[in-house]
Amino acid sequence: MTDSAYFDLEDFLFKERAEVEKALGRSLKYLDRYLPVGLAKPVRDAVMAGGKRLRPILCALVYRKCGGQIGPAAYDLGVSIELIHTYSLMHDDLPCIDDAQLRRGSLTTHKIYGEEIAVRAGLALIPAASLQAIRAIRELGCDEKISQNILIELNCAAGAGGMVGGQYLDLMAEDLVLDSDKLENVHCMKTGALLTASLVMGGLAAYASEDKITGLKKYGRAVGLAFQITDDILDETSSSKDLGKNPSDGLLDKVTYVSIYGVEESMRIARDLSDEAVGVLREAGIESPELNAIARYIVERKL
Ligand code: GRG
Repeated sequence: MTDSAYFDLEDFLFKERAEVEKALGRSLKYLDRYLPVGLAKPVRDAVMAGGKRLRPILCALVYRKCGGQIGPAAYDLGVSIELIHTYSLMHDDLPCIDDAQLRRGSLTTHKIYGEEIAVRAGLALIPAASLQAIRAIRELGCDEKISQNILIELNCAAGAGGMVGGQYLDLMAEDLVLDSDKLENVHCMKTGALLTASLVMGGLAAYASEDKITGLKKYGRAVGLAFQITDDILDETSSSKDLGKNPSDGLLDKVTYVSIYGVEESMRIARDLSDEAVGVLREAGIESPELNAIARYIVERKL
């Protein structure tokens, strides 16, 4: 099966999600050893609350596509990114940021356990993610240089030059009129950096060539941007009930692709980015039905 048009993405994602859930369970067993009782439950609830699990799925998929021998350790590596993603959602939902009540169809952590607990549960996940990556790297048998590069990738994507910096710029943008270039940069940092790290970490762990890593970065930039534009479109066009979360940006009157270009044009831009991502893979020699289908799914998703 070579054509993504005949690839059953739903079935693929379903099976991959099951592997990710198992890996998350393994990760929580470690966390339970040192998390105080009062934090263990909120952390577990948030980590196991579902979601698309796209980041760990991408990490394990790229690892396999770049020649890695797939097994539990590849998913364990992907879980390190999901732990960062989980903390970011938990903190993004806090009253001081988006003040959201709903996430993944359930009440947000601070709504159930209070703000004090949600702040600490989120913070506990940050070092836990690095420790998780270190365990996975050891399981995978990566050498020292690759191990360092994987940890650098994870921490840079999560930090000031990536997700946290992008979230800060996004916050600052509430009082500014952003042009589309600046908005693109915010999206690439806030959302794209972690998605790209998922791909790059999988590639690095499989000792992918520099050309392939460059291709993965370009694919990540395009799908990351398409992902956030689609998020903005869904915020505008779907209800909280359908999304399982509170649409936020529209309510805050923030500049988004939708507010600049409207829904139709934003959809066209997202589709073009998805095409661009597929083209990049072809050029880098890492085209695969799964990655092609995921690039399409990212702009066609309803959740
Ligand atoms: C400490 C102020 C402070 C910030 C911490 C909160 C934060 C850093 C960053 C926010 C980053 C963020 C929430 C970006 C949005 C990314 C995004 C589109 C998330 C939704 O991802 P999905 O759709 O979610 O993959 P699921 O639920 O499927 O996992």
